[in-house]
Amino acid sequence: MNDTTYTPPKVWTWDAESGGNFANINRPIAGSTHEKALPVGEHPFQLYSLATPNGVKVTILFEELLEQGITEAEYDAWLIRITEGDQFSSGFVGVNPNSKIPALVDRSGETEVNIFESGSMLVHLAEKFGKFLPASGPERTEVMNWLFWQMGSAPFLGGGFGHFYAYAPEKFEYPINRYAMEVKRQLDVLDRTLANRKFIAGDEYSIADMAIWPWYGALVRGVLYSAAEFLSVDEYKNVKRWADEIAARPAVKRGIRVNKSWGDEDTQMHERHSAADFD
Ligand SMILES: N[C@@H](CCC(=O)N[C@@H](CS)C(=O)NCC(=O)O)C(=O)O
Repeated sequence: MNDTTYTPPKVWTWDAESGGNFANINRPIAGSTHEKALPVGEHPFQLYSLATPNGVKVTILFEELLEQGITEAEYDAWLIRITEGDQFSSGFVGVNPNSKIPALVDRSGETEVNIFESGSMLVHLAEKFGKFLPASGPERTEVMNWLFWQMGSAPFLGGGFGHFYAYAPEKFEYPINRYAMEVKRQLDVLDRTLANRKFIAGDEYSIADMAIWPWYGALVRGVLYSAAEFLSVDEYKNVKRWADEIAARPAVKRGIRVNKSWGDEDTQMHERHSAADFD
């Protein structure tokens, strides 16, 4: 270990200049920074998001529902540029007090419903349309087990490993080592489970796959943090098989494009208001 040592002061204070990616948006207080209403389109669902792994979980589900001919799942997807602080507008905070994408408003009923946390959105939509989540019994519990597994595990991959390996302004052995070990353990959990199952919760594709794939599928397919070699992801053959199979689904191909504001121009789609936007 060669990390420089740091002695924490008695009381932590906010050093806004402390640097690093996202330093301009990170802050220790909640609430809005500016007054701005959110745009509203014509469809029953209004999604405010960005094509990060947490964002595409929900656009994949919307596209899967539409793929099945469920036109009631039509949605408008609006771009929230988190590096520019859009998540701190009064309108966004009104839907999600936690100021993180995705945020969803369900306007299909008499009363508008605000939904935050991607897992809550997946359950809300799956229950509403009776798809991708068994209504009861052990099969439903198993989907929930893996859905909640993702919610608890991915912060170690993103906020832990990804932050220190890819984003931190300086590389330190201790956190990279600690989180690489945990992420490899998580990949092994998935790999052992997928050795005996087609999908993560059993024989059926579910919202648990939609939640886990954008993080761990991207990792084993080499499109997250450029960490495939570092983490020897080829070891996880069952995860790779599952990840490639899901990547080939037409709805998934569409879902990952929605609210994408980086990369090649022809892969970007800042907003989505109808199926024609994909043409
Ligand atoms: N647990 C949340 C995580 C959401 C999240 O971390 N969103 C990130 C982008 S992937 C974000 O909006 N970050 C902006 C910020 O932290 O200010 C969920 O699953 O919805």
